[in-house]
Amino acid sequence: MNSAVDTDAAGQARFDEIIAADTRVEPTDWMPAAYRKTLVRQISQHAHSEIIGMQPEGNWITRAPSLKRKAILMAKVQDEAGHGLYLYSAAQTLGVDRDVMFEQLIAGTAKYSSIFNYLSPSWADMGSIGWLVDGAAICNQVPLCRASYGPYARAMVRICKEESFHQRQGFEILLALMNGSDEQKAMAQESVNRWYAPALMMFGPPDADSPNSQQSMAWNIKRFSNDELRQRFVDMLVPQAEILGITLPDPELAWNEERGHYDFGELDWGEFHDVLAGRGQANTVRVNRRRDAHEGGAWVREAARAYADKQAAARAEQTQRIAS
Ligand code: FAQ
Repeated sequence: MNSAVDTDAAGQARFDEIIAADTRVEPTDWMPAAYRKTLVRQISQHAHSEIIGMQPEGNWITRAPSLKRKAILMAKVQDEAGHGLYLYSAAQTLGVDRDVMFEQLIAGTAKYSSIFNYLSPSWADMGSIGWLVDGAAICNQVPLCRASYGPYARAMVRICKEESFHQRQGFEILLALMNGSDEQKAMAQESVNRWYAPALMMFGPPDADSPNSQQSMAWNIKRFSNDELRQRFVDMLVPQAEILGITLPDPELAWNEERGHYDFGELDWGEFHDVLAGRGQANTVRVNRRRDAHEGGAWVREAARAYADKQAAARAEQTQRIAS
């Protein structure tokens, strides 16, 4: 019998045991090719989202209304960069090269979250991004702390801690505006009107149109379906919106006693698919900006490589001197 087949059969049995026992798959464990591929897809898309996700907020760093707001915003954007780096590292443990992932992103062939293709023309958008976008990200990502792939789950634990701070700072920006002048209140409401539905779409297509969910749930990567998480998010938002005094822009939003959840209106999935197809407000701007940043940073990568080579040469010389 072919030993590769043997190993695959033993590996598959061990993998099945890990999944059934709900413990972690580690990089050195055998795993089915489709499981590896799904993880590379999801983790790289997630990493790209964090990196592209710096742009809508980066847009406001130079124009933040106070030094304190500027410092907080800079720290948040820096956190997103860090999240991207943990996630690229997690994807690398699956055998995919970081340069390949970067190339796919700047070539425009990689997916990243639809939400980052919306523009952020007002300061209140910094509040909406924190409250709604980070809020949706937390709802989606807390269950990923229990994802079956160890490096991804562990990266998510730290990311979620930071995202929950991000969500609160967004809420606080909106609260400050809602306690301000009529113009500030109107600015906050106008911003939430634009971000609410796109934030709900972050959870992905409805379950009936989600080709990956079933298998990802069977592998304990995803713990809840897209619709379950979207519902959880809406249920979480309504009382927070009441505290803010903000109206969520959905006339069908209503408590359903029987279900014990809020009902909400149908989302415009045509818009979602348009954004995914590259026809969002900012798809081209986002990818071009990332490409420029990548090319502009080439000298830093070259310098780091030259430094590493120099250090390695010095170490080799020292080893040779000790040996002779
Ligand atoms: N945008 O079968 P499903 C953040 C694609 S991080 C674009 O349901 P799946 C932090 C999907 O990839 C936000 N594409 O897919 C932050 C698939 O395409 P493919 C990112 C989407 O994977 C805050 C196809 O549609 N978070 O915000 C979207 O089972 C503030 C069919 O969909 C993550 O990535 C979408 N919204 O479920 C940063 C979390 N939804 O690959 C800066 C991890 C779906 O087959 C500022 N990811 N698609 O060609 C996940 O949990 C899952 O991948 C889902 C999608 C739930 C996003």
